[in-house]
Amino acid sequence: MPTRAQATAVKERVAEVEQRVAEVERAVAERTSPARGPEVASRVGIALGIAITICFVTGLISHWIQHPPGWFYWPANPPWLYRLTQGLHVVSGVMAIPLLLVKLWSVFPKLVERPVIGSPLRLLERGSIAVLVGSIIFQLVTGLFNTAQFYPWKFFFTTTHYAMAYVALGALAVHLAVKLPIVREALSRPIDDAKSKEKQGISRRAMLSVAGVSAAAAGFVFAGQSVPWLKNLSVLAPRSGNGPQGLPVNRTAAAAGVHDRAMDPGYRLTVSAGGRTRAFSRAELLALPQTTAILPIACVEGWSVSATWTGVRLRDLVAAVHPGAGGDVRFTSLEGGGLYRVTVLPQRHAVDAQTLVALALNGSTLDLDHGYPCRLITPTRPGVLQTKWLSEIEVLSA
Ligand SMILES: Nc1nc2c(c(=O)[nH]1)N[C@H]1C(S)=C(S)[C@@H](COP(=O)(O)O)O[C@H]1N2
Ligand SMILES: [Mo]
Repeated sequence: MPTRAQATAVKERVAEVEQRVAEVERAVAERTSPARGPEVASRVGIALGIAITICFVTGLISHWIQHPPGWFYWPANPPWLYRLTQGLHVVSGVMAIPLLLVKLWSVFPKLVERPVIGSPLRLLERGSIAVLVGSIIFQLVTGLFNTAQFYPWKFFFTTTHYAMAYVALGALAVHLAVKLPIVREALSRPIDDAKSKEKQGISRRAMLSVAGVSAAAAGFVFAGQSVPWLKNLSVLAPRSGNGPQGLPVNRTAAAAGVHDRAMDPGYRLTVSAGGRTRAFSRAELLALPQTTAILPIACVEGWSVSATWTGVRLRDLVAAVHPGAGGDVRFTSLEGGGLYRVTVLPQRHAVDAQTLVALALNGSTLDLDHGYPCRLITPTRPGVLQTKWLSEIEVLSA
């Protein structure tokens, strides 16, 4: 049995320790940067929310063009439209990365607060934040890897990136709804209050500048992939190298294994429409009226480049086989397999005057890596659908 004196000594000791803990906590709080807190978190959070929303919407557009639901309408004009939406997708995604880092930094003390789990309500809150942060990091990292054409997950990227986008946006909506009162309150206060000035560490204003400048710099670097006059400035923008004829190449003829079939003198492009079929040699295609159009190739990975394409209008080619035939058009490549061997072009794009079966690029014969003997080139469609090394064109009955 402990004596009364022993019990008193223990109590005194406990009180001492408690006082010491309180002192340390106060010191830590003083030394915690004033930028760690709702004032910075909510402002950076709003910028992050805007970037993520732009990224989500433009990503959905890209997905719908490639897997169109029945109701989906995507215009054939202006030709640069997809270049703009996909450029925004990549730039907003890249800008979100530094914003997310600053945001996580600003709430970090909260993230590691104890108890880690606690009440069911707290469990729910923590769980939703884990889903939010996890899904957004997943989206930004896989997207960034994709812009670098680094696909350690080749077959799952698009579907996973698409599915996870809903998870991220859903978690973001829940998070915003839950935090709205805190956000409102934090925004109503001036950034620098008297109390914040007493604290040590980076100021709130400085941290907001860090977030803004780093997001702008990141966006700038990647915008160079799509905005021509920025290209020379943005040294870091990943590109598919500079391919022949001043255009990047994602998949070369060698990689696609089409060299022999493409160079075969017996090559014919088969065109079928309204029950008739005709085979065209390259010389026969060149003998048809030629049209030139300046159109961009805008790759889903973010890079885009404008070029001068010359060839036969698709609608003229179809009319040469069967005048008046209309409908969606299916294109098949000489490529033996792969994800991009076949594409279906909606009628709206098929009849556009700028949709070409291209035979020349920037004034000279189409390079083998760009799709020789001929390729599809059509406005407002992702690069991935601009099928190279065409072997067959079929007008599907409307
Ligand atoms: N047959 C075939 N066509 C294809 C591809 C492919 O892999 N196979 N890649 C596409 C992609 S992803 C892009 S961005 C463009 C690039 O065209 P370029 O190599 O002429 O720049 O071609 C598209 N056409
Ligand atoms: Mo692409």
